[in-house]
Amino acid sequence: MRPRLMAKRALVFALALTLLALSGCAPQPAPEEQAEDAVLLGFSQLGWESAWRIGNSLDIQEAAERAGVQLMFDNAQQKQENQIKAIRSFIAYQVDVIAFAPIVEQGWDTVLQEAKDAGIPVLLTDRLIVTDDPSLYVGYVGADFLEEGNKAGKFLIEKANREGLTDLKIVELSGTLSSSPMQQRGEGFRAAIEGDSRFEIIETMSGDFLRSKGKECMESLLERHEKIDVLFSHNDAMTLGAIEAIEEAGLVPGEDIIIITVDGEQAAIDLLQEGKINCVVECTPMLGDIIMDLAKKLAAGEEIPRVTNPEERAFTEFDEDLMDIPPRGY
Ligand code: GYE
Repeated sequence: MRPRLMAKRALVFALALTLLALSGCAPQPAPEEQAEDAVLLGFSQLGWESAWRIGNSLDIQEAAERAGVQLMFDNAQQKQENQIKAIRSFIAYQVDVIAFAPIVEQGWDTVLQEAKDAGIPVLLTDRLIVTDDPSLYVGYVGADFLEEGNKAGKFLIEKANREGLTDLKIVELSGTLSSSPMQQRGEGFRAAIEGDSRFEIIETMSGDFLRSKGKECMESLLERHEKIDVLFSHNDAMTLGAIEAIEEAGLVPGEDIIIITVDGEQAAIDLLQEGKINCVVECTPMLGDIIMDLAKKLAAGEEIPRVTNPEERAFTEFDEDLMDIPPRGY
């Protein structure tokens, strides 16, 4: 650790206790022996919208403890302005590294320039941003969303091939508007099925990655469209809500409507095994260990890869090991 950082540590602690109480940040007490020289990581989480997000937050907190990284964790309750505030407090505390999961792609340049001016490296986790200045962040750790959308489309093609299906009307429940998983899952899915006349996306609605909105959107879609053959949903939370709506409408999910979802939380895997979901594209929230490893490297002034994608698969009704999927942990 840089000597300047050792000297400022006591001050940081005192400040942290007062200011975190004001700003709503939750400091995670580090074990005594780490307090003096532990890497200090400021992490801005975007919210609590799904089991994925809760699993992600827990994993990051547990990984920090395992790695002896001192974590300042702030939850922005689904508001970009709260994330910007949290990043500003991390800059004020002079943390060693800032990591955050950007709720949307746009609007980060000013605050990231402030971090850059303060000499604090910024790591994007889970979601990407769009900026004209790529030097505003040092790297990204999270899923390849285009690939996830692609896997969803490829599953649908395989399903149609195996069962000789044609004229499939698709509805899409998309995630938070202008978020990178929403943009790229949609794009990857379209790229996979493009030009294949068996498939038509008849409507896309945003359910904001929320179970309650997933249900509302599906109710409205079912009311307005006589024929829906496929649901492609950008996350499990919305899918669980949509399945409630489908069952309440007297239809059988997985049979009357082919259901393709993204994430892989336990509840979705259970429904895949019951036949109510046909395909779950995996997106792991377990990014904590990689984030801690990269944060330590950054604090030590080392280079890190620009992009780190965890390995992910798809779970489908055609898998031979369908009943042997290990517990998902979230
Ligand atoms: O799919 C969803 C969550 O950003 C990858 O956000 C994440 C997505 C995830 O709320 O469940």
